[in-house]
Amino acid sequence: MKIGTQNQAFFPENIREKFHYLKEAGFDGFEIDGKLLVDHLEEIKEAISETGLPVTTACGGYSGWIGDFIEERRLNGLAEMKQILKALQEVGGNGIVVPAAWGMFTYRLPPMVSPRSQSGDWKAVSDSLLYLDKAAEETATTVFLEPLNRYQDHMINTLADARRYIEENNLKNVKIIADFYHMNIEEDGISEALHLQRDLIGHIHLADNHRFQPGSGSIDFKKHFNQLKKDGYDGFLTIECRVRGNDPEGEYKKALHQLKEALV
Ligand code: LER
Ligand code: MN
Repeated sequence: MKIGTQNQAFFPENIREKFHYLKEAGFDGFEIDGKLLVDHLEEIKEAISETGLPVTTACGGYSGWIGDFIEERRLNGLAEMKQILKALQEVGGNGIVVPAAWGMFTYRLPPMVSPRSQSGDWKAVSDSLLYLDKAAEETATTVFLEPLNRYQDHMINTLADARRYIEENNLKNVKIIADFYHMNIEEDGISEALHLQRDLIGHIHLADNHRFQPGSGSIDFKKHFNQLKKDGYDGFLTIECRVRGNDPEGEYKKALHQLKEALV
């Protein structure tokens, strides 16, 4: 298993400098914002070939959700996701991370009544995934469907929810991304869920239980990594977290070091 990262405020802004910095810090890959990738494709290709640091995945960088309540926004989002998949193909990336929606609606806070029925949710998300499944096939990439916790999304909260979309729509190029932070809230057990859904897990996001840097909270990373190893997972573990402490850069490097130790 390899360790990747999303962007952080203390990384260099300049693209070439960013890639060099990440390589030197010991990361194995970069999960990039989809819009940054599309808008700076040539510069990113050069940075990859200079450093050998791959772009593994894209996350965000599009303007509508696959499960958007607003149809125009959903369709715009899909068109942008397709562009991102094409750009990922050009840089040899694995695929795009997509939740059903992020921060659009939750049943757990007022007004607690959704503007759309659950069958309407199912249809919007399924239609989008069928479209993206084809786009992923055409670009030899993968769509990583991400369950989020109940406060961030009302449609797909567990790995089992994601499996249902994939199986019932017979999707061949859609896999599950398992995010430890969301799983810690929604699953009965992280290792248990990773094991149950092992055939469909294609990507992983790491943060601790409170979403700060791994190692600063209560998640037992070594236990869950051992489970992933037993089940033959050999994809990326990508850090997606907030960072706290007086020295964020130092804390982040410490987290990377601890994760590498937990992998041994
Ligand atoms: C949002 O909480 C999240 O986990 C991101 O990966 C959304 O795609
Ligand atoms: Mn995530």
